[in-house]
Amino acid sequence: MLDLDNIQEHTALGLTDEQAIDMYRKMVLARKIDDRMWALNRQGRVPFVVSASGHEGTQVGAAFALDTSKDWSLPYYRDMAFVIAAGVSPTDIFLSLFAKGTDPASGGRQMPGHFSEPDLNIFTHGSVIATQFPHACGIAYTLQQSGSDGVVMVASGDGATSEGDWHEAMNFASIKKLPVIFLIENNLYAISTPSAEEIAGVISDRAQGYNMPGLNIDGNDIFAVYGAMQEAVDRARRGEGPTLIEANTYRYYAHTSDDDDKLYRDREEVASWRRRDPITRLEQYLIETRLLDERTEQAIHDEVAEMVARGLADADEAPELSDPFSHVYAKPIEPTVPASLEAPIEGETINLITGINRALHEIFAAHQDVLTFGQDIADPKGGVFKTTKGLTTAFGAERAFNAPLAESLIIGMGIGMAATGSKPIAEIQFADFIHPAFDQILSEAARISYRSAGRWTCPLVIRVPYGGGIRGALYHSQSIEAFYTHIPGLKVVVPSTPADAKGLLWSAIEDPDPVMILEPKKLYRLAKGPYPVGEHKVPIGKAALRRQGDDLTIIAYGTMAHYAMEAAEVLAQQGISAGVLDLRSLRPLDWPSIEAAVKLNGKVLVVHEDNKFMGYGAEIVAQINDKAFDWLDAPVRRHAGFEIPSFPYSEVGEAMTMISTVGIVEAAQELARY
Ligand SMILES: Cc1ncc(C[n+]2csc(CCOP(=O)(O)OP(=O)(O)O)c2C)c(N)n1
Repeated sequence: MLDLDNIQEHTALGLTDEQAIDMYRKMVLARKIDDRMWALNRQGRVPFVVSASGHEGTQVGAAFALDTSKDWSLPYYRDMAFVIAAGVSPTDIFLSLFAKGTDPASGGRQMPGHFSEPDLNIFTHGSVIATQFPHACGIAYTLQQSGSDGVVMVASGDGATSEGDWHEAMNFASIKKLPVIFLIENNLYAISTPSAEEIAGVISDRAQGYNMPGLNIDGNDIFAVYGAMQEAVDRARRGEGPTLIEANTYRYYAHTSDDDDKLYRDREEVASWRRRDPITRLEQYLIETRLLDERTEQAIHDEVAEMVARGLADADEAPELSDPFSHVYAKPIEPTVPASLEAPIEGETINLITGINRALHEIFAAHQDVLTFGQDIADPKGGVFKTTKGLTTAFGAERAFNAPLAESLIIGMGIGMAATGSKPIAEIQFADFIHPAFDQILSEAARISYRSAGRWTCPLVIRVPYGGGIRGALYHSQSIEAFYTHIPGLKVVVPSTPADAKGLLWSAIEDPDPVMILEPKKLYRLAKGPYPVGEHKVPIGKAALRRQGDDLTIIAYGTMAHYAMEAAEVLAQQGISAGVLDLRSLRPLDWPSIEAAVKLNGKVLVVHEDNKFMGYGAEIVAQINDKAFDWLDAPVRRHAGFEIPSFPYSEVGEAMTMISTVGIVEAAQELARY
């Protein structure tokens, strides 16, 4: 017996007869596409399928409550019925299934089920569970600030609610009253793990802890879903903030084509859920309300069959992916001209920290869409190092605000803001605490362009104070460049002078790619230099030749570039002519400037404070060996940190373990003697 008790009248929900029938059409279409995908998998034509069957009531009901002209959505891999109802075509689904070059979601780069369609405000997502939640907050923040009444729906399965990103996003969305609808499709399992081992209590009850409404609904009742969504959407449009909806549903097939659900679900359980099928329920309702007769039903099924067949045929004929190397960066940078000796810069002499603060003020004034957030960055404190001092006062709390203690959220929401036309500057308080955000940087920010075949970009700037020499001990001294320069899609720069701090920040904010700016804490007060007035840009990918030497060149960056200049001065007094190449940009690397340095004197000393093993210097040595070996008069030397986790707190201990000017002088003397 079908239980129709809970089905509400569609008219009471404001749905027309046509809309109710269209809901049915979309559900059937999604189901038939799903069936065809599994058939293709069984025929060996596609290696992987992830399936929406069983979830159609939740997904189509949710899509019908949104207006894709102004609302945004972040579906997850199981949401094929959602995207179909939102306007993605069957052809597009099959293009992605076949990983074709014209797949609009990713150009054949991502597995099927990784939806993205800028034209429908469907934001790209990766495979990492729950990373989409902070993105939703960032998108919602832009919508809120722009005065739009658009809302954001972000979806996941029940298992995803165990991830920190979900909790961080729930918290932040509620703090800022963001127009977000958190839709959790609870199908009782996270792959094979049953709810009892995954979820403490009831997911929707958690809403209370985050001070937002939590609705618990029958996800197989499309009108219940639509009604709950409508309530949440209205609330969000009115500016009253987020809502959590837990829709209880079931997936009919295995987690994916790589899973065997017979190992963990008995067939009777599956059969009992199939008896509550959301499509059959709506069909029954439409028949009882005389909106669907046999002829109309047949016509819909014929129409759907035709759409599926045509979509499949079109996708089958589409060209293969031909350019797997493109779109790593929205703006690839290939330096071609070596740096010449730096010309003197005009300007008032100030320290690095003042330079960064002034540059931020100037950039905020020049670019209305720039905003910044991080821990304690707002006035009156203005950041633990005072780099953001005065921004809140001058430009408002909407453009410079404190973020919760949640690094993954900070980067993740920056990604969402960047996707919606803002120019976010995310500040991480200390490099040592960036690691919770590694995933958002590696798996999300750096891949947005590539994984969407250039249809999305991620112009996010990440400012990170880093490095030792300030008695910050093990957790306020780390160098992190070796981790982050390894990531294709990310740009990494390191200023060592006030002028470069301004110039690199200005270039970063105008760059369409994510740029990490590592700010050497030791230099915040130590490095003093001229600060150029007005718009000043230092091209990303361009090293600075600070000093030319006949005997050898020291290649360094950050605090070590500063020390290298001191060392070169000492060496000059000893009759050793040492040049200093301050890389400034670690990725992209200014190879022409390195090559020119090698050719000039045949001896290179690479210096960094990070530990040597697998450190950034290894890449420079390797590239010189590969491309300029014939010009060398001595092996390239590395003078780099010891193999200890970071610097000890003890003053003596720090002095013993951190690279110093004296140490650089000694290493250079040895190389000069070679
Ligand atoms: C961070 C992360 N950990 C593990 C995985 C592997 N994985 C993919 S789907 C999944 C289960 C997700 O379950 P749920 O959120 O309930 O969604 P459902 O698939 O049931 O719809 C897991 C563990 C992953 N993709 N990302």
